[in-house]
Amino acid sequence: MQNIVISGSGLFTPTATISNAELVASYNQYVDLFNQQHANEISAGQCVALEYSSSEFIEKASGIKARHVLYKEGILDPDIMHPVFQKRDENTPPEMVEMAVSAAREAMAQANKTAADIDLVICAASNMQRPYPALSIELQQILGVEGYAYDMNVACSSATFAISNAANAIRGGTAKVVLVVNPEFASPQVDYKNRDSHFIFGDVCTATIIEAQSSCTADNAFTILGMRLKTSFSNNIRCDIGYTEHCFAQTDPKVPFFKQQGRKVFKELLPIVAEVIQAEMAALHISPDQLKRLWLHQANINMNIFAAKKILGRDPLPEEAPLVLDSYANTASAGSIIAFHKNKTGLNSGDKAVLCSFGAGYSVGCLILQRC
Ligand code: CO8
Repeated sequence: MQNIVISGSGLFTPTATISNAELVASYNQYVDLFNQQHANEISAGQCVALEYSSSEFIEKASGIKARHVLYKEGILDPDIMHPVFQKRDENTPPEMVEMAVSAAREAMAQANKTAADIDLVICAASNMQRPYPALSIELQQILGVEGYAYDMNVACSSATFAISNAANAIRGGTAKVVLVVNPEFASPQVDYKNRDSHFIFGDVCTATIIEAQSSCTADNAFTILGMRLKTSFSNNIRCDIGYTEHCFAQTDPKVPFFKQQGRKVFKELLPIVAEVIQAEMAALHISPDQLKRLWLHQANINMNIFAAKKILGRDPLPEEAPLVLDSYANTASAGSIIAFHKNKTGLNSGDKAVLCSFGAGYSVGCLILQRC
């Protein structure tokens, strides 16, 4: 079986940021307005008064200190509480494609690849701005790539599942060099009026180049030693927006938003994550002391420390399981790739590492990598 490598990675980070303090200040203004407007119902026991959010809670419970967003305007306005932006016409690429162009170009440059080398483009993300034509085909056209492209969605595991698809396409002979992009434009799906989830997500895009080791000329490439994917159905992380929504007699204003039972996710998903990573390590006869890095999904600092401890059998050093949550927040499928992109130097040839995502579905995607 031919060796497949990740030969380049790229990252697009929106310039606008929102700190916890800014987010909490606007949420708490919204709470004051809501409670004033509903004062009579609240005192009559017909409506529950909203409670303040807190920066201390957010940082302690999640590890998040700030997030990047494409459109800050509107999110912090207590009368709006969502990003405000214009719908683009058919001749203008949507935000997700625009972000992907930038991340893709960085990944291609790192991998020493031009558009002429690439023959498959996969856009893998938790949401698509439209169902069709595929965003990846528009990206393919902008980059000038021949061959084919498709979109896919496995929520937070979209990137690792797509890299696995890419490796399989190369082994199967349907592609030679694959570009995977993960544009996560999460902010429109965040309910900024919900204290439990208003702080969780940020916008970003990552990209990777996957190819056969025989064609790789990049300096810092990683061989994919093993891949293990797992899904197990759960309603605990959901979004219900779909193309049939307008047919229903009653529309629920909460439908477009991300919702979750965070505690249940934490409790149920972590054992699956540990099981998947350990099973792949066992299949490859890799012991914990051989792992030099864990590039884990970035949803919650406590989850990452727990998972790393379970895999390594001891507390991880910060550089062993790098976190980007503090400045990026949860960026769905892009999170583990950001951790990889920003922390993939300093390994020696032969060093082994884990790249693992996990999230809605439930879904877990684990890649065992080795520095070339
Ligand atoms: N400020 C102050 N207090 C708060 C706040 C807040 N902002 N939010 C909640 N509280 C309160 C709660 O009401 C609760 O109060 P009480 O004890 O009186 O009931 C108390 O604080 C504790 O609340 P929780 O039990 O909810 O707190 P946790 O310690 O569990 O932390 C987390 C909450 C951070 C959400 C945590 O449960 C978590 O991170 N869980 C893991 C979730 C996870 O990994 N989810 C994956 C989601 S990502 C994914 O799959 C991608 C989906 C697609 C993305 C689409 C883009 C939008």
